[in-house]
Amino acid sequence: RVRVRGVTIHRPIIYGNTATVLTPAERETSHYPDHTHRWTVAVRSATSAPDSDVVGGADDLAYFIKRVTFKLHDTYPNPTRNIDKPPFEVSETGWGEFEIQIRITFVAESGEKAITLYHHLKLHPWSVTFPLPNATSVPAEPEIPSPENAAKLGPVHSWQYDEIVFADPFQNFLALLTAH
Ligand code: SLL
Repeated sequence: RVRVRGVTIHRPIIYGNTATVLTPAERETSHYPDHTHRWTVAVRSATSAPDSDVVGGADDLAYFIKRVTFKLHDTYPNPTRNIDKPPFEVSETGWGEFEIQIRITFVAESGEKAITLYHHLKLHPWSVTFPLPNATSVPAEPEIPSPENAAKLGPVHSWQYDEIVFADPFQNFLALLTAH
């Protein structure tokens, strides 16, 4: 196999999470009454199709990503979640924020080593920077809003842009990447 020296090729991604507060009805019917949020952590493409406004397509990573492993907090059953096809995401409910290890494994023909990213699962909105319109005072310290106020603020989004960089790729892998 031949490496193409001097070539680097980038693939833009976003990774992170969304979270919403469980409704009182959802909490009542849950097997886990202490869970307060539903969340999804994901790795998505940051390349939008030319004819689309949608960024974060789920399907357009599988041609070079074989597996994404999300390592959750040990309080979760089977905390190591292997996702072998798009969408590369895990949805769960829970009560706490924690760091998620995201390991991306590339297709075998790439000859590339897996990479590891870290994402702090974010459940709580920043109530300091987004005070409610009818708040009587802005808290001096970052505070976790009450579930009622958090629900009013809507879903929390915490995403990061990054680029996967392949340097001196194998010729066949470069061909695969540029064909997409
Ligand atoms: C904290 N250091 O104390 C963090 C840990 C863990 C969150 C947060 C458990 C869900 C389950 C869950 O939400 N763990 O029991 O399945 O805030």
